[in-house]
Order: sequence, then structure tokens, then C-alpha cells
Amino acid sequence: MLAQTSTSVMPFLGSDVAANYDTSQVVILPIAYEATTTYRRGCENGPDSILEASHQVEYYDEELDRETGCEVGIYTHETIADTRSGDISAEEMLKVTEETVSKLIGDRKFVIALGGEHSITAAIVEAYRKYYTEPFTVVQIDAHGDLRHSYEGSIHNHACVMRRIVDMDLPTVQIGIRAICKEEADLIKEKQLTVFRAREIANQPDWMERAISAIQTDKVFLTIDLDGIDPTLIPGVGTPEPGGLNWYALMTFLRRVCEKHNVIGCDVMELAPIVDSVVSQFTAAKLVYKIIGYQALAKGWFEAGT
Ligand SMILES: [Mn+2]
Repeated sequence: MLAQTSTSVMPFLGSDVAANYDTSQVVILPIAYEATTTYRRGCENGPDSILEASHQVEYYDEELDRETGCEVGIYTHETIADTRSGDISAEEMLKVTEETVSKLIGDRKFVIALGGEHSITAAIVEAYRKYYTEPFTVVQIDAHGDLRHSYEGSIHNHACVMRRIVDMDLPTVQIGIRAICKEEADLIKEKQLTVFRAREIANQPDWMERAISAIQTDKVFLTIDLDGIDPTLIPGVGTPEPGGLNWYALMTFLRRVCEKHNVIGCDVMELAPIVDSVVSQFTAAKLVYKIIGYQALAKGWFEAGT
């Protein structure tokens, strides 16, 4: 049996601007799965929390001079692999995620998945890998390498997700990394993985130029673990680490990736909301909105709507 889904989901930005599925360019896919988090729990509540906070995001994007949410068709999918309604095995989660994303890609939707724990990304990337014949680069923003072969007895632990992707033989570019174990450091050297560490980002102004040119393929899948961002901006994550990207560096980087490369899909993972603070989920919602705006600009969706 496939993992249970919950049908009642509030649409991203609210029902006033929600598009229907057929006319949408963007599909927000909530994946409320949490099983292997080890420090602060709560990322199964991440998707709902981002959707709720998105209702407070200003439609008008002052950087782009556009009301992105009114011009781009954004559809919010029902929640999948929801562990709040009972245990789901990693295998079930991976299966339902890959099947759902494959269907959305087949319908030519730009998918933004909201997690949920980072292990989900392996299934999302697998769906793209099966769809595209040419390779694409997985660009990861994260505090952690996520390159362990296994962790706490599971290869599907959230600390192993990039290892699964390296094992798929896809090129990777890792950004904001500042917490890795010896096994990961050795793997980075052995496989000569491309890593832009948070220290470099803080101290070397040319990091962004180098990171953009380190992406060797036209197509890019973007996976954002919210702990890659400075935890003073987003404290509501399961495994916070000091340092990380600031908001404007992140925005400039995302805009340039969308302009210079063909971003085929993305996910925003690991939000674990903090009771009595809305800053993490609101920042995550705004991040999603900015990605939609940058993609719309790069893909010509604004022109299509005017
Ligand atoms: Mn992480």
C-alpha cells in the first residue's frame, strides 16, 4: 500500500491566487515525512508551517517589480508520505515520492517539494534521473555533507542523502558545508567532490562566481536544507550549525543559478518549526516565493501571462 496522503492542505499563498492543476506552471509538493531525525524533531510539521506562513508573504516582489503569485500559476498538491498519520517505512516514502514527482515531471510542472527530512531528496532526484537522458548537477545548500554511507543503521537516514546521489553518479556542488565527519572528508578527497565550505563563503568574495562556474551541466536540481542558511535567520531546523549563508548571498546565488542554468526542480527541506516563533517558516516561505520569481524570470513565465 502506498503511504497515506492527507487531502486537506492549505494552498501556498492562499486560495485567492491558487491556480488549478492544469494551468499551473509550478506545483508545490508537501512531503511531511520524518523518521530519522536525531536532534530536534518536528520536520514533519515543516510543510504545513511553510504553507501557513506563505499567506503572509507580500505578493509584490520589490526586487522583480512583479506580483509573482498573481502572474504565475501555482498549484499546491496534497501532502504525501505524511508520518503524522502513522509510521511509514523509508521504502514506502521513497516509492510514493518518486511516483508522485515522476507524474508531475511528465505533466511538465516545475516541482518545489517541501520537507520533511532530507532523505526524501533521493527519491525526488531519482525521478528526474529516470526522466532526463542527459546528466544534471545536484546543487545542495546545507550545513552538512550528508555523505555518510549509512547512519544509525540506515542508508536512508537524512545524514546520507548526498551519498545516495553521489552513488547515482550525478555531479554535485555542495554549498555552505560546515559539519562533516572524517568519513565524509575522506570521500570528498577521494572522489574530488566540489564543495564550497561556509568558511570560504564568509571569507572569499569570489566564491559565488566560482560556484556558478563549477556547475558543469546546463540542468540543475537544487536541494536546500534550511540549515545551510545562518541559523540566526532560520533557527527552526533539526540540526542547527553556526555560520552559513546570509539572506542576500542566498538570493543572489539562487537568481544567478536560475539565470545561468536550467533549474529543473527543487526542494526546501528540514524545517522544524519552533513554537511561538514564525521567523523560520516565514523566511522559508519567502525563499520559496523568491525561487518561483527567479524561475519565472528565467523561463519567461511572466511574459507568457501578459
Ligand atoms: Mn543539513
